[in-house]
Amino acid sequence: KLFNVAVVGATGAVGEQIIRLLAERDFPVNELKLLSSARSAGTKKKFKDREITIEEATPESFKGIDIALFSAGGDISRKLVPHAVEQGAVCIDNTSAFRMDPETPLVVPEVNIDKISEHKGVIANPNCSTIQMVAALKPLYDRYGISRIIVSTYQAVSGAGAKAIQEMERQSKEVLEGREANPDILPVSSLPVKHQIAFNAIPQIDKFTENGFTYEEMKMIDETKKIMSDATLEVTATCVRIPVVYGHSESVYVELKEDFEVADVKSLLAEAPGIELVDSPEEQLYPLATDAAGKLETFVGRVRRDLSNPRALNMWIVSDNLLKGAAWNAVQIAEYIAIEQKEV
Ligand code: 11C
Repeated sequence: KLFNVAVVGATGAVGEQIIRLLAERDFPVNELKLLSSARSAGTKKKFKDREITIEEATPESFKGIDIALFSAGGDISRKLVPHAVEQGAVCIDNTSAFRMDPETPLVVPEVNIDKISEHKGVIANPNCSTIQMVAALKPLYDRYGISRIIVSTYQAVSGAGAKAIQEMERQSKEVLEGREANPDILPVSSLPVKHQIAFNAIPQIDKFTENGFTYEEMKMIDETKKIMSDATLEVTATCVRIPVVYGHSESVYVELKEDFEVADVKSLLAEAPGIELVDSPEEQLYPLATDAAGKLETFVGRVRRDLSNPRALNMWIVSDNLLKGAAWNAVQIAEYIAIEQKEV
């Protein structure tokens, strides 16, 4: 069976990766509809040997569409997803609009692909920093149980969009040339106060909520519990933006419910789907954002028993935030939908 597919946000950083992956993975596409804001409509994009004209996304865009991948921001998803569902499309939404909606499955295929069959038209793709963490922790959760997670992130500027990458590059030049760095976008473009990202670490991703945590941190806390289907899981997060272009890194402390051997944990991770263990301190081998960029896997290393709690582990988890953290997780879900519909 071939599918009519729509990509909403086709000119964005994630949308472009979705289109590339659909082609590379040879996804069974019949019609591919590329949708964007009115501003980019009319421009053309290549998909395999086809040249496709980008159209403006409107409520009427989804007639005959089987699968719609949304990556154009929460407001667009809130506005257009209901229309797409009404017109019969299964929507894979990469924004935070529906993630915590109890009716909407929040899916990382390595963790809870069984949930896709429960969808009522929408499947949500989690936040990038959450996806790579739960993908790496799932094998440990299944084998030993997990009671507590303490995570600190080191997140790439590409998570804040293409303009944030340009801002980091421009500021780096400004600082190296002895000029003042001019912050314009980060940490949050819609807030009045800006901070220098070049040669810096900013402990704010997204706006602050009333409890002192940022929305990014609350996403890691709430989404992790939902994806793992475990409301008792204790999670705390500190999310930090650093001057890296692609690839989020995470320092994760995790308390297990049962005793473990570090060697067994490493074997489990080495065999886990979508995970690559890179952990050889004697050779100074550990995951690096520069190595993870452009790859589909989640990389795990620095796996070691905690010194204060023998039931706890420390590890370092890295993945490309635009791929497993966004486009690849969404295309993976689309592949499972395609398999499911083929079997119907
Ligand atoms: C960042 N994690 O790195 C964010 C980007 O909810 O999908 C993705 C935001 C989201 O800034």
